[in-house]
Amino acid sequence: MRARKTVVMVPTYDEAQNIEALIRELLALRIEGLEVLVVDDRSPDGTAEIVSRLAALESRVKLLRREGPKGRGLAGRDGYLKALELGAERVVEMDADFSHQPKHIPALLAGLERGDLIIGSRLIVGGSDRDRPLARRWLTVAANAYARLLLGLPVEDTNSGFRAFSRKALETVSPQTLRSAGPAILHETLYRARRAGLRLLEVPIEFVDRKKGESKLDLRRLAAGYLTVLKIAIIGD
Ligand SMILES: Nc1nc2c(ncn2[C@@H]2O[C@H](COP(=O)(O)OP(=O)(O)OP(=O)(O)O)[C@@H](O)[C@H]2O)c(=O)[nH]1
Ligand SMILES: [Mg+2]
Repeated sequence: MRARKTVVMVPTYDEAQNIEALIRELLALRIEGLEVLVVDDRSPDGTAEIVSRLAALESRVKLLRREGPKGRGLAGRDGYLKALELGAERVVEMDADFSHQPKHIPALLAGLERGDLIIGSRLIVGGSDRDRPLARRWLTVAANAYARLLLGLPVEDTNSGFRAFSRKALETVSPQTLRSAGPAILHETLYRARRAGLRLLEVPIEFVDRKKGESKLDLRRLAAGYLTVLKIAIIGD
């Protein structure tokens, strides 16, 4: 019998200092049918070249090089579509900067026995976010309250980009029609999943601050994200 395929999708922009170590940790997890899909937006620091070298040595590593406009949301949409095309039965998405630790993936996947979209959560009992400066943590709490209230999401950590989807859940959110160019894709998918009656479930994770490379979240992207959430709340998805 062929193993169920699990694709771990990692969007990257300038993650040359993290990506090889992350891929090695992911491949070392004992998860049946695991593949790693890196979705890169022409990172100037050579992230894609590192992944391409690894992919030539290891068939479980895949690289999607994006052309056209860049963005965490656009990369996420293309990554979801590619994961489905690869035949994934389960799709995990995570950041490349080790804020999302591979050791939590088994718990996310185990959650798929009980739910359709499993969220790695800093904000439920057992989860934590102790490593980042207080101001960043407050921002996360405020952004979460905003998205939760506006979109009526029954989820504490709506901003978490560490999640697992069943194939059915991912097909249900229709990735090809997702509209967010930036990180608000996280809210857009939750909103659609919720409206479609999918079971959303949170499992606790320990979130750690990035140690290498630079954050891409700046004020402009943050503001654009808030605006997108507002748009979804007003006009739907
Ligand atoms: N393909 C692609 N990936 C992106 C883009 N922007 C961010 N990413 C990736 O998305 C993930 C999250 O980005 P981060 O910069 O860590 O943002 P963040 O976690 O909200 O901010 P920090 O907590 O400061 O790290 C990382 O893996 C990034 O490399 C983009 O425009 N295109
Ligand atoms: Mg990060």
